[in-house]
Amino acid sequence: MTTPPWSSSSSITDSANAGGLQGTNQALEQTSAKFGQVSANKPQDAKPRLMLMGLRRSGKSSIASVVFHKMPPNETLFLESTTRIQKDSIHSFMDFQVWDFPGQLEYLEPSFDLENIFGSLGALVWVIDAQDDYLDSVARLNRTILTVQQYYPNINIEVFIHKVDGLSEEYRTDTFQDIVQLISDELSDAGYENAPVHYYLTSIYDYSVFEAFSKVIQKLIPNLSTLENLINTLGNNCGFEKTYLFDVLSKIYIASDTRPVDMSCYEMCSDYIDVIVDISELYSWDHPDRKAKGEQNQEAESHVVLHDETMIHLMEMNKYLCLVSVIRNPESKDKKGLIDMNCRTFQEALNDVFSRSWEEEQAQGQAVERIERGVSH
Ligand SMILES: Nc1nc2c(ncn2[C@@H]2O[C@H](COP(=O)(O)OP(=O)(O)OP(=O)(O)O)[C@@H](O)[C@H]2O)c(=O)[nH]1
Ligand SMILES: [Mg+2]
Repeated sequence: MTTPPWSSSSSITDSANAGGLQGTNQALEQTSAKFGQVSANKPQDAKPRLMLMGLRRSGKSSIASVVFHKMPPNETLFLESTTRIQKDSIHSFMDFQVWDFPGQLEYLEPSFDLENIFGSLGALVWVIDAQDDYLDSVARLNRTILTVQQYYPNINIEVFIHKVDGLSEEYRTDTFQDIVQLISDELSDAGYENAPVHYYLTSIYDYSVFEAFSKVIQKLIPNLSTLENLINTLGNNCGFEKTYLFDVLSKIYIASDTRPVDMSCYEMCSDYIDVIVDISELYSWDHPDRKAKGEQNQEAESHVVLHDETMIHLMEMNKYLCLVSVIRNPESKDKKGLIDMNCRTFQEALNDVFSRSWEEEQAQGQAVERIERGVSH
């Protein structure tokens, strides 16, 4: 294994992280316009925004801290109530912002500039504390949806039914169904049928919040279906049981094969990234007495065979992304060389997909520039 330039201590908001996939940023701005209709006077560099909203103490800041700042879940007990909107810029395989709202903020008051808040939205994540009485939260969410959808009908609403770690399996399902029913009934009573609302059961004490955030982010990624097709082809050719393309720092997966979600596979893959990052941190610095024995790969590659013969295979794709696969088929495991070669081919295709969307965006940018120049003349 060679030494990857990853480091769990490197800041996810470090703006110096300018990798080869920068083109995705521009492509994503284009996508963001789809979600909220960005008005002509919006700044061109508006990044997709994920807005964490909900009542006080519902867990918004905890989610942002655990997912994007690696805060251990127990430490969220000491988080103070948020008093002003916390805007976090995430510079990773794509640039986006996470806005953490104070629960008590009255953003639906006429004095608030809704255009400013929802203008370049990527997703509205509404957090409901499932351990508390949720009727107030549901009523407020419905008011928000009805107000916002008048201006931004394509808005994506993601509801996190949160803190489910404290609920029994049965109570969890009942709560889920009750909340879904309450929201959809009230919206259809108000004449808003088939609202684009998606629901997730989440907790910061397990992987569910990462899984939910992965789904939310995936909706902002241009070419997601192309990525999924590529991963499916790779998985079929190599006999992979499940494959994830991870953002290393947040451990959100930005794409996977389209086989059913398997939480145990996700957990294994996610934990394996931690192992590799830890080992890299221990051994990646330039030791004066340590010399490379031969030529080294630029990207990290590693695999491990577990006690039940399951193999986990990891390959770094670029500065931000790595591909992690679970292999249970014994025949596949014997062909490690072929697996590596196929993953390298996938890596080339992946970088091609990202750079192509960048080129398209550049061409589009130039066209817009020409039109603007024409208009201003
Ligand atoms: N059991 C459990 N507790 C959680 C979970 N997520 C957050 N909490 C706890 O909920 C409390 C409130 O969390 P915050 O993240 O501060 O809530 P908030 O929504 O940001 O609150 P405001 O800033 O006041 O709007 C903290 O004590 C967290 O530890 C969870 O998944 N499960
Ligand atoms: Mg908060």
